[in-house]
Amino acid sequence: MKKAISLLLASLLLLAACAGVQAEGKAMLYQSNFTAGTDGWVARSMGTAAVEPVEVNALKVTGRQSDWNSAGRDFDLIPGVEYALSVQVRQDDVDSADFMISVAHSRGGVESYENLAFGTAEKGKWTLVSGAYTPDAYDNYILYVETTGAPTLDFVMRFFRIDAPQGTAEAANHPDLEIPMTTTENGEIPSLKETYASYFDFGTCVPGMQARNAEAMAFNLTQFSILTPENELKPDSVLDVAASKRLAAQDETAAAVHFDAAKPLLDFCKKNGVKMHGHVLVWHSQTPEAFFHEGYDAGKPFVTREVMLARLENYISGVFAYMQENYPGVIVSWDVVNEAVDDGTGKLRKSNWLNVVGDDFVNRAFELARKYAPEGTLLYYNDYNTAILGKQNGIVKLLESLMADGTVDGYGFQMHHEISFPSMQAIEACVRRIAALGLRLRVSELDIGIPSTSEADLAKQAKMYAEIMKLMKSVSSQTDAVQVWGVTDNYSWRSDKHPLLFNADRSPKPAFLAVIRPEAVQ
Ligand code: 9MR
Repeated sequence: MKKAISLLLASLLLLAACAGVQAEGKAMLYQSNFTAGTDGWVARSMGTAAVEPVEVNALKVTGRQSDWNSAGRDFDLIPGVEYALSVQVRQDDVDSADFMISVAHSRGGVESYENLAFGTAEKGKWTLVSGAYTPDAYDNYILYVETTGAPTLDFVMRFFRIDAPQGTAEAANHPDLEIPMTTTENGEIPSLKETYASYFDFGTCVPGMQARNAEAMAFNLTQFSILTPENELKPDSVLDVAASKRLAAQDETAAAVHFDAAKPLLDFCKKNGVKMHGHVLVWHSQTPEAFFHEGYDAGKPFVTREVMLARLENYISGVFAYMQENYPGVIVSWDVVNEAVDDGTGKLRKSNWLNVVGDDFVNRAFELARKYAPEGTLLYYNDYNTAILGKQNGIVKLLESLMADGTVDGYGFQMHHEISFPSMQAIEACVRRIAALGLRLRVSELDIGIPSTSEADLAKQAKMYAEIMKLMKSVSSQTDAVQVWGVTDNYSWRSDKHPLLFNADRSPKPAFLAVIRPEAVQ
């Protein structure tokens, strides 16, 4: 398996390196992955230094006697083109050491040098060295990686990369353009969260049972930087109907909450410093019917608008108070309201909320969430089928009204897609339209269904994942997270459609590799 993954990954990388990567006006021209040896890099010294491939995808430089003793390679650079240069370096011997990418060029037989990119590597840490270079005209160019003030230090380098012509600064700012690896039971595979670290969080939902599975959670920790309880923060898990009923005998507005179902994941996130996205405070579904009725008795009449708003306030304030007391800082963002817009009409869908509170229930919920959420918590409206125009119009209208109130931070695109629907054009159009409102964005529940696990379907699925990731990278400055809705196909809410990135044994599917390197997918 490990070999198959490395081969797949290597071929994707090779593809990217050979063909060049076109994305948002910038292109990766070259990348050394050291998968097949030294990739043409040679030792530069008076004969003492040596280079050898080591570890996974890295090249070690030893036997150095001067700072310029290094690994170097010829490059066919074009004068006047602005290149972005970057490499990851690591040294394991001194507290910190300064590194540079330099160029040795010659004109008329005379060699001269420039230092182009800089970085300081603390002991044992992979460190990005990056910078830009617009060459003058020379006969040849050798790019090399050297130290400053550490002439005999051994070091290791990986992912030497050149980008051109536009977007060079942006490329250099994104160390994720290299592929960090992580060790799993299936061997070394790249890490989604590290690959996207400089763009946005990469997350998943976690079902309650999985949060109790140490092995599964150890894997999740290597791949994801933000987690969402799949069901355990929904009102039917959180509202304590029995306790609320007891309290309602004295006070109809009471709303008691408890977090027994969500605790394992909350504890995991708190312990491991992983962010959580809360899902969801107000929803027409998975909400006890009793919430809306007198005495918390579904057999009795609905409560009044005033009582319902007061219950909502007690519910929301109760949730935030508990989190603040027990898990401060863990939940960084919330879906305040989920799926309020009707598929057919684009108006608010029929629900107990609409019925009991009225057509401002979304606005009121956001107002209350804003009132009780700790400062800095991002408040999201979350919905599906955003790519379908009628619904999209309704969503935009709702968002505009929340923006006028000043209570919403962002929009969550669920993106439960099929390879056949919706089209990428429609998906791109809806993302751009909502991005243009100026809101924060997240892909909250990404999965892409396929009819079979044939090679052809898996490839189509991979391509759609790649297209979506490229799209979200293009709006990364507004985007907080991309989250898949589950880890392995077998635990997906629609496992019959094999919609996720990992097989049941957590081995990566082609879609995973496509998410890691979307630009390499043709
Ligand atoms: O994945 C969730 C599944 O386990 C539940 O049975 C289902 C119940 O409605 O909810 C699923 O999650 C939904 C999410 O909360 C909101 N958007 C649609 C998701 C998929 O149905």
